[in-house]
Amino acid sequence: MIEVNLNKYFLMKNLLYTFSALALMTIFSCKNGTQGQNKTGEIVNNNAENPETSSRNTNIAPAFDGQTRIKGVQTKTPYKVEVIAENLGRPWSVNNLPDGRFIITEKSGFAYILSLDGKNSKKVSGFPTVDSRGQGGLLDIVLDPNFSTNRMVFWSFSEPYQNGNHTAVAKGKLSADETKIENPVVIFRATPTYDGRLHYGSRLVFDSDGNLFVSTGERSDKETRPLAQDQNSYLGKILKITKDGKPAPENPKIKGWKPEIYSTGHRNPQGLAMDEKGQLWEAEMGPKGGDELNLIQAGKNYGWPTITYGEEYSSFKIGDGIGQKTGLEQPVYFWDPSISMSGIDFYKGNIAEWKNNLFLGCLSGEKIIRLVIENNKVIGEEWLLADKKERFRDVLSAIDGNLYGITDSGKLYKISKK
Ligand SMILES: [Ca+2]
Repeated sequence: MIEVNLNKYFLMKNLLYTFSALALMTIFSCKNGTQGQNKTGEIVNNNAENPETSSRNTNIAPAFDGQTRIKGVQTKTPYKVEVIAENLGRPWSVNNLPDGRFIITEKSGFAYILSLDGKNSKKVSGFPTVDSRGQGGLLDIVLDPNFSTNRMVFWSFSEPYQNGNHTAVAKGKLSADETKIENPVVIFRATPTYDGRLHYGSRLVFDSDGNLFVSTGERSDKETRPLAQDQNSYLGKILKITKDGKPAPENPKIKGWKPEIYSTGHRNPQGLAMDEKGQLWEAEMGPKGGDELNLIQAGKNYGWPTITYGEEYSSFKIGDGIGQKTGLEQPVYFWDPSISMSGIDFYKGNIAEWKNNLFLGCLSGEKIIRLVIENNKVIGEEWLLADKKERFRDVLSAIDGNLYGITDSGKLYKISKK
Protein backbone atom coordinates (compact mmCIF):
# COMPACT_ATOMS: atom_id res chain seq x y z
CA MET A 1 0.00 0.00 0.00
CA ILE A 2 2.76 2.39 0.98
CA GLU A 3 4.51 1.69 -2.31
CA VAL A 4 1.32 2.39 -4.25
CA ASN A 5 0.73 5.61 -2.35
CA LEU A 6 4.32 6.70 -2.91
CA ASN A 7 3.95 5.94 -6.59
CA LYS A 8 0.74 7.97 -6.63
CA TYR A 9 2.57 10.81 -4.90
CA PHE A 10 5.37 10.75 -7.46
CA LEU A 11 2.87 10.48 -10.25
CA MET A 12 0.97 13.55 -9.00
CA LYS A 13 4.23 15.42 -8.55
CA ASN A 14 5.33 14.51 -12.06
CA LEU A 15 1.96 15.55 -13.45
CA LEU A 16 2.26 18.89 -11.65
CA TYR A 17 5.73 19.41 -13.12
CA THR A 18 4.44 18.46 -16.55
CA PHE A 19 1.50 20.88 -16.29
CA SER A 20 3.76 23.68 -15.04
CA ALA A 21 6.22 23.03 -17.85
CA LEU A 22 3.40 22.98 -20.41
CA ALA A 23 1.96 26.21 -19.02
CA LEU A 24 5.39 27.87 -19.22
CA MET A 25 5.89 26.56 -22.76
CA THR A 26 2.51 27.97 -23.74
CA ILE A 27 3.38 31.36 -22.27
CA PHE A 28 6.74 31.41 -24.07
CA SER A 29 5.39 30.12 -27.34
CA CYS A 30 2.57 32.69 -27.25
CA LYS A 31 5.23 35.38 -27.13
CA ASN A 32 6.59 34.11 -30.46
CA GLY A 33 3.25 33.09 -31.92
CA THR A 34 1.15 30.02 -31.35
CA GLN A 35 2.36 26.45 -31.63
CA GLY A 36 0.38 23.29 -32.02
CA GLN A 37 0.26 20.00 -33.80
CA ASN A 38 -1.21 19.64 -37.25
CA LYS A 39 -3.01 16.52 -38.39
CA THR A 40 0.21 14.90 -39.65
CA GLY A 41 1.55 15.14 -36.10
CA GLU A 42 4.23 17.69 -36.88
CA ILE A 43 4.77 20.58 -34.51
CA VAL A 44 3.73 23.66 -36.41
CA ASN A 45 4.38 27.30 -35.89
CA ASN A 46 1.43 29.43 -36.89
CA ASN A 47 3.15 32.75 -36.67
CA ALA A 48 4.50 34.72 -39.59
CA GLU A 49 8.16 34.30 -38.63
CA ASN A 50 10.50 32.75 -41.17
CA PRO A 51 11.37 29.20 -40.04
CA GLU A 52 15.11 29.98 -39.96
CA THR A 53 16.25 30.94 -36.45
CA SER A 54 20.06 30.72 -36.78
CA SER A 55 22.31 33.73 -37.30
CA ARG A 56 23.67 34.53 -40.71
CA ASN A 57 27.30 33.73 -41.58
CA THR A 58 27.94 37.00 -43.40
CA ASN A 59 26.55 40.51 -42.99
CA ILE A 60 26.29 41.17 -46.74
CA ALA A 61 23.03 43.13 -47.02
CA PRO A 62 20.26 41.83 -49.31
CA ALA A 63 19.61 43.81 -52.50
CA PHE A 64 15.90 44.21 -51.72
CA ASP A 65 13.33 43.50 -49.02
CA GLY A 66 12.16 39.91 -49.05
CA GLN A 67 15.27 38.51 -50.78
CA THR A 68 15.83 36.27 -47.76
CA ARG A 69 13.87 35.19 -44.66
CA ILE A 70 10.46 36.09 -46.00
CA LYS A 71 7.46 35.49 -43.73
CA GLY A 72 6.64 31.93 -42.77
CA VAL A 73 3.56 30.20 -44.16
CA GLN A 74 1.72 27.14 -42.90
CA THR A 75 -0.04 24.46 -44.94
CA LYS A 76 -3.65 24.14 -43.78
CA THR A 77 -4.67 21.15 -45.89
CA PRO A 78 -4.14 17.88 -43.99
CA TYR A 79 -1.58 15.73 -45.79
CA LYS A 80 -0.08 12.31 -45.36
CA VAL A 81 3.63 11.39 -45.49
CA GLU A 82 4.63 7.81 -46.35
CA VAL A 83 7.79 5.97 -47.37
CA ILE A 84 6.62 3.87 -50.33
CA ALA A 85 10.01 2.38 -51.26
CA GLU A 86 13.39 1.97 -49.60
CA ASN A 87 16.73 0.31 -50.29
CA LEU A 88 17.05 2.24 -53.55
CA GLY A 89 20.80 2.69 -52.99
CA ARG A 90 21.89 6.26 -53.78
CA PRO A 91 19.10 7.66 -55.96
CA TRP A 92 19.79 11.00 -57.67
CA SER A 93 16.72 11.89 -59.70
CA VAL A 94 13.10 10.85 -59.90
CA ASN A 95 10.80 11.35 -62.87
CA ASN A 96 7.60 9.84 -64.21
CA LEU A 97 7.08 7.53 -67.13
CA PRO A 98 3.93 8.46 -69.10
CA ASP A 99 1.87 5.83 -67.22
CA GLY A 100 2.76 7.29 -63.83
CA ARG A 101 5.46 4.80 -62.83
CA PHE A 102 8.82 6.22 -61.72
CA ILE A 103 12.20 6.22 -63.39
CA ILE A 104 14.91 6.79 -60.80
CA THR A 105 18.66 7.07 -61.41
CA GLU A 106 21.12 5.40 -59.07
CA LYS A 107 24.42 7.19 -58.69
CA SER A 108 26.59 4.13 -59.42
CA GLY A 109 25.33 3.97 -63.02
CA PHE A 110 21.93 2.34 -63.51
CA ALA A 111 18.26 3.26 -63.16
CA TYR A 112 15.20 1.77 -61.50
CA ILE A 113 11.72 1.62 -62.92
CA LEU A 114 9.38 1.57 -59.98
CA SER A 115 5.65 0.80 -59.82
CA LEU A 116 3.34 3.58 -58.64
CA ASP A 117 2.86 1.88 -55.26
CA GLY A 118 6.65 1.55 -54.89
CA LYS A 119 6.43 -2.21 -54.38
CA ASN A 120 7.92 -3.48 -57.65
CA SER A 121 11.19 -2.32 -59.12
CA LYS A 122 13.30 -3.41 -62.04
CA LYS A 123 16.80 -2.39 -62.99
CA VAL A 124 17.67 -0.65 -66.24
CA SER A 125 21.27 -1.18 -67.35
CA GLY A 126 23.27 -0.22 -70.42
CA PHE A 127 24.29 3.28 -69.36
CA PRO A 128 27.90 4.20 -70.22
CA THR A 129 30.42 3.99 -67.35
CA VAL A 130 30.20 6.79 -64.81
CA ASP A 131 32.77 8.16 -62.35
CA SER A 132 30.69 7.81 -59.19
CA ARG A 133 33.30 9.04 -56.73
CA GLY A 134 32.34 12.07 -54.64
CA GLN A 135 29.38 13.94 -56.10
CA GLY A 136 29.65 12.17 -59.45
CA GLY A 137 27.70 9.33 -61.01
CA LEU A 138 24.57 8.83 -63.04
CA LEU A 139 22.75 12.09 -62.34
CA ASP A 140 19.54 13.39 -63.94
CA ILE A 141 17.28 11.58 -66.41
CA VAL A 142 14.41 12.98 -68.51
CA LEU A 143 12.14 11.58 -71.18
CA ASP A 144 12.14 12.85 -74.74
CA PRO A 145 8.96 14.95 -75.24
CA ASN A 146 8.10 12.30 -77.87
CA PHE A 147 8.95 9.38 -75.57
CA SER A 148 5.60 7.70 -76.12
CA THR A 149 6.51 7.13 -79.76
CA ASN A 150 10.35 7.03 -79.77
CA ARG A 151 11.18 5.67 -76.24
CA MET A 152 14.22 8.00 -76.06
CA VAL A 153 15.65 9.15 -72.72
CA PHE A 154 18.34 11.75 -71.97
CA TRP A 155 20.61 11.68 -68.93
CA SER A 156 23.54 13.54 -67.42
CA PHE A 157 26.51 11.90 -65.75
CA SER A 158 30.11 12.38 -64.76
CA GLU A 159 32.03 10.78 -67.58
CA PRO A 160 35.51 9.44 -66.81
CA TYR A 161 37.98 10.70 -69.39
CA GLN A 162 41.77 10.31 -69.40
CA ASN A 163 42.91 11.36 -65.91
CA GLY A 164 39.74 13.23 -65.01
CA ASN A 165 36.05 13.57 -65.75
CA HIS A 166 33.39 16.05 -66.84
CA THR A 167 29.61 16.42 -66.82
CA ALA A 168 28.25 14.83 -70.00
CA VAL A 169 24.78 14.44 -71.55
CA ALA A 170 23.79 11.27 -73.37
CA LYS A 171 20.71 9.79 -74.99
CA GLY A 172 19.49 6.28 -75.74
CA LYS A 173 16.39 4.18 -76.26
CA LEU A 174 14.66 2.40 -73.40
CA SER A 175 14.26 -1.21 -74.56
CA ALA A 176 10.76 -2.58 -75.04
CA ASP A 177 11.20 -4.86 -71.98
CA GLU A 178 12.48 -1.86 -69.95
CA THR A 179 15.67 -3.63 -68.85
CA LYS A 180 18.29 -1.69 -70.82
CA ILE A 181 19.27 1.43 -72.69
CA GLU A 182 19.90 0.70 -76.35
CA ASN A 183 22.47 2.53 -78.48
CA PRO A 184 23.59 5.07 -75.86
CA VAL A 185 25.41 8.02 -77.38
CA VAL A 186 27.06 10.97 -75.63
CA ILE A 187 25.73 14.17 -77.24
CA PHE A 188 27.52 16.83 -75.17
CA ARG A 189 30.59 17.15 -72.94
CA ALA A 190 30.92 20.09 -70.54
CA THR A 191 34.66 20.59 -70.89
CA PRO A 192 37.31 21.28 -69.71
CA THR A 193 37.83 17.82 -68.27
CA TYR A 194 39.13 18.07 -64.72
CA ASP A 195 40.45 15.67 -62.13
CA GLY A 196 37.99 16.36 -59.31
CA ARG A 197 35.01 14.81 -57.58
CA LEU A 198 32.78 17.82 -56.88
CA HIS A 199 30.24 20.23 -58.44
CA TYR A 200 29.00 18.51 -61.60
CA GLY A 201 25.55 20.15 -61.51
CA SER A 202 23.37 18.85 -63.15
CA ARG A 203 19.72 18.82 -64.06
CA LEU A 204 18.02 18.52 -67.42
CA VAL A 205 14.78 20.23 -68.46
CA PHE A 206 13.16 20.17 -71.89
CA ASP A 207 11.87 23.53 -73.10
CA SER A 208 8.59 23.73 -75.02
CA ASP A 209 10.64 24.20 -78.22
CA GLY A 210 12.02 20.66 -77.83
CA ASN A 211 15.52 21.75 -76.82
CA LEU A 212 17.24 20.77 -73.61
CA PHE A 213 18.46 22.93 -70.72
CA VAL A 214 21.51 21.50 -68.92
CA SER A 215 23.02 22.91 -65.73
CA THR A 216 26.72 22.42 -65.01
CA GLY A 217 28.82 23.07 -61.89
CA GLU A 218 32.17 24.83 -61.75
CA ARG A 219 33.98 21.79 -60.27
CA SER A 220 34.52 23.56 -56.92
CA ASP A 221 38.29 23.95 -56.75
CA LYS A 222 40.18 27.24 -56.74
CA GLU A 223 41.63 26.58 -60.21
CA THR A 224 38.27 25.82 -61.87
CA ARG A 225 36.06 28.29 -59.97
CA PRO A 226 37.00 31.32 -62.15
CA LEU A 227 35.79 29.34 -65.19
CA ALA A 228 32.21 30.12 -64.06
CA GLN A 229 33.00 33.58 -65.46
CA ASP A 230 34.86 32.29 -68.53
CA GLN A 231 32.40 32.18 -71.42
CA ASN A 232 34.79 30.00 -73.37
CA SER A 233 34.29 27.22 -70.78
CA TYR A 234 31.23 25.06 -70.09
CA LEU A 235 31.70 25.08 -66.30
CA GLY A 236 29.22 26.88 -64.06
CA LYS A 237 26.63 27.43 -66.79
CA ILE A 238 23.08 26.84 -67.92
CA LEU A 239 23.41 25.45 -71.44
CA LYS A 240 20.71 24.96 -74.03
CA ILE A 241 21.28 22.27 -76.64
CA THR A 242 19.32 20.40 -79.27
CA LYS A 243 18.58 16.68 -78.96
CA ASP A 244 21.78 16.15 -80.96
CA GLY A 245 23.89 18.22 -78.59
CA LYS A 246 24.24 21.22 -80.90
CA PRO A 247 23.66 24.81 -79.65
CA ALA A 248 19.92 25.58 -79.51
CA PRO A 249 19.29 27.92 -82.46
CA GLU A 250 17.65 30.68 -80.37
CA ASN A 251 20.51 30.91 -77.86
CA PRO A 252 21.89 34.38 -77.14
CA LYS A 253 24.61 35.14 -79.63
CA ILE A 254 27.05 37.06 -77.50
CA LYS A 255 30.58 37.71 -78.72
CA GLY A 256 33.06 35.53 -76.87
CA TRP A 257 30.38 33.14 -75.53
CA LYS A 258 30.31 29.49 -76.51
CA PRO A 259 27.10 29.09 -78.54
CA GLU A 260 25.62 26.49 -76.16
CA ILE A 261 25.70 28.93 -73.20
CA TYR A 262 22.30 30.25 -72.14
CA SER A 263 23.36 31.87 -68.85
CA THR A 264 26.61 32.08 -66.92
CA GLY A 265 28.12 32.66 -63.47
CA HIS A 266 26.71 29.65 -61.60
CA ARG A 267 28.33 27.60 -58.83
CA ASN A 268 26.71 24.19 -58.41
CA PRO A 269 23.19 24.20 -59.84
CA GLN A 270 21.45 20.93 -58.89
CA GLY A 271 17.93 22.35 -59.25
CA LEU A 272 16.18 23.30 -62.50
CA ALA A 273 12.44 23.54 -63.14
CA MET A 274 9.99 25.26 -65.46
CA ASP A 275 7.01 27.16 -64.01
CA GLU A 276 3.48 27.22 -65.44
CA LYS A 277 4.35 30.27 -67.57
CA GLY A 278 7.34 28.47 -69.13
CA GLN A 279 9.94 30.45 -67.14
CA LEU A 280 13.08 28.58 -66.10
CA TRP A 281 14.06 28.61 -62.41
CA GLU A 282 17.36 27.42 -61.04
CA ALA A 283 18.55 26.59 -57.52
CA GLU A 284 22.26 26.51 -56.86
CA MET A 285 24.31 25.54 -53.86
CA GLY A 286 26.41 28.51 -52.91
CA PRO A 287 29.37 28.63 -50.56
CA LYS A 288 28.73 28.81 -46.78
CA GLY A 289 25.56 30.88 -46.57
CA GLY A 290 25.05 31.67 -50.26
CA ASP A 291 22.41 29.24 -51.58
CA GLU A 292 20.37 30.91 -54.32
CA LEU A 293 17.13 30.70 -56.24
CA ASN A 294 17.44 32.34 -59.65
CA LEU A 295 15.03 33.12 -62.46
CA ILE A 296 17.05 32.29 -65.54
CA GLN A 297 17.07 34.59 -68.53
CA ALA A 298 19.00 34.15 -71.74
CA GLY A 299 22.33 35.94 -71.95
CA LYS A 300 22.49 36.93 -68.27
CA ASN A 301 25.36 36.57 -65.81
CA TYR A 302 24.39 35.34 -62.32
CA GLY A 303 27.60 36.49 -60.75
CA TRP A 304 29.48 33.58 -59.16
CA PRO A 305 32.17 34.00 -57.85
CA THR A 306 32.23 37.80 -58.23
CA ILE A 307 29.12 38.33 -56.08
CA THR A 308 27.66 36.05 -53.41
CA TYR A 309 25.83 36.33 -50.08
CA GLY A 310 28.04 33.61 -48.61
CA GLU A 311 31.65 33.10 -47.63
CA GLU A 312 34.30 30.37 -47.84
CA TYR A 313 33.82 27.37 -45.57
CA SER A 314 37.00 28.61 -43.89
CA SER A 315 35.01 31.84 -43.15
CA PHE A 316 37.26 33.92 -45.43
CA LYS A 317 35.46 36.32 -47.74
CA ILE A 318 35.02 35.43 -51.38
CA GLY A 319 36.52 37.94 -53.80
CA ASP A 320 35.66 41.44 -52.58
CA GLY A 321 33.02 40.06 -50.19
CA ILE A 322 30.21 41.76 -52.12
CA GLY A 323 26.64 40.71 -52.89
CA GLN A 324 25.79 43.12 -55.70
CA LYS A 325 27.47 44.52 -58.78
CA THR A 326 26.15 46.34 -61.84
CA GLY A 327 25.67 43.99 -64.77
CA LEU A 328 25.32 40.90 -62.58
CA GLU A 329 21.93 39.37 -61.78
CA GLN A 330 20.50 39.16 -58.28
CA PRO A 331 19.02 35.92 -56.95
CA VAL A 332 15.25 36.06 -56.44
CA TYR A 333 15.92 34.61 -52.99
CA PHE A 334 18.87 33.36 -50.93
CA TRP A 335 19.53 31.35 -47.78
CA ASP A 336 22.18 32.01 -45.15
CA PRO A 337 22.84 29.61 -43.41
CA SER A 338 22.87 27.22 -46.36
CA ILE A 339 20.10 24.70 -46.87
CA SER A 340 21.96 22.97 -49.76
CA MET A 341 19.05 22.32 -52.06
CA SER A 342 19.31 19.76 -54.81
CA GLY A 343 16.30 18.94 -57.07
CA ILE A 344 13.35 21.36 -57.31
CA ASP A 345 9.88 21.20 -58.86
CA PHE A 346 6.76 23.33 -59.21
CA TYR A 347 3.64 21.76 -57.73
CA LYS A 348 0.86 20.80 -60.11
CA GLY A 349 -0.89 18.33 -57.81
CA ASN A 350 -4.16 18.12 -55.93
CA ILE A 351 -3.45 20.16 -52.79
CA ALA A 352 -5.01 23.42 -53.97
CA GLU A 353 -3.04 25.78 -51.71
CA TRP A 354 0.27 24.33 -53.06
CA LYS A 355 -0.54 25.04 -56.74
CA ASN A 356 2.47 26.56 -58.52
CA ASN A 357 4.49 26.68 -55.29
CA LEU A 358 8.13 25.69 -55.66
CA PHE A 359 9.39 22.69 -53.67
CA LEU A 360 13.11 22.24 -52.99
CA GLY A 361 14.73 19.03 -51.77
CA CYS A 362 17.45 19.91 -49.25
CA LEU A 363 20.58 17.88 -48.47
CA SER A 364 22.39 19.20 -45.37
CA GLY A 365 19.19 21.17 -44.67
CA GLU A 366 17.38 17.80 -44.27
CA LYS A 367 13.91 18.93 -45.30
CA ILE A 368 11.72 19.94 -48.22
CA ILE A 369 11.22 23.68 -48.54
CA ARG A 370 7.99 25.10 -49.93
CA LEU A 371 8.16 28.58 -51.44
CA VAL A 372 5.10 30.60 -52.34
CA ILE A 373 5.98 32.75 -55.34
CA GLU A 374 3.93 35.63 -56.74
CA ASN A 375 4.97 37.90 -59.62
CA ASN A 376 8.41 36.25 -59.55
CA LYS A 377 8.97 37.19 -55.89
CA VAL A 378 9.05 34.81 -52.94
CA ILE A 379 6.22 35.74 -50.56
CA GLY A 380 6.23 32.79 -48.15
CA GLU A 381 8.48 29.96 -46.93
CA GLU A 382 7.63 26.73 -45.14
CA TRP A 383 9.80 23.82 -44.04
CA LEU A 384 8.29 20.35 -44.49
CA LEU A 385 9.37 16.87 -43.36
CA ALA A 386 12.17 18.31 -41.21
CA ASP A 387 11.35 15.67 -38.59
CA LYS A 388 12.45 12.94 -41.04
CA LYS A 389 16.11 14.03 -40.87
CA GLU A 390 16.67 12.96 -44.47
CA ARG A 391 18.83 14.40 -47.24
CA PHE A 392 16.30 15.01 -50.04
CA ARG A 393 18.09 14.71 -53.39
CA ASP A 394 15.15 15.33 -55.69
CA VAL A 395 11.44 16.13 -55.59
CA LEU A 396 8.74 15.42 -58.15
CA SER A 397 5.27 16.82 -58.59
CA ALA A 398 4.00 13.63 -60.15
CA ILE A 399 1.38 12.74 -62.76
CA ASP A 400 -0.81 11.15 -60.05
CA GLY A 401 -1.23 14.52 -58.30
CA ASN A 402 1.11 13.79 -55.39
CA LEU A 403 4.51 15.10 -54.35
CA TYR A 404 7.43 12.65 -54.11
CA GLY A 405 10.92 13.01 -52.67
CA ILE A 406 13.95 10.71 -52.89
CA THR A 407 16.64 10.64 -50.25
CA ASP A 408 20.34 9.86 -50.10
CA SER A 409 19.34 7.04 -47.73
CA GLY A 410 17.54 5.33 -50.65
CA LYS A 411 13.90 6.06 -49.79
CA LEU A 412 11.01 7.35 -51.88
CA TYR A 413 8.63 9.52 -49.86
CA LYS A 414 5.07 10.20 -50.97
CA ILE A 415 3.25 13.32 -49.74
CA SER A 416 -0.46 13.18 -50.52
CA LYS A 417 -3.67 14.97 -49.62
CA LYS A 418 -5.50 13.25 -46.75
CA1 LIG B 1 24.45 34.32 -58.11
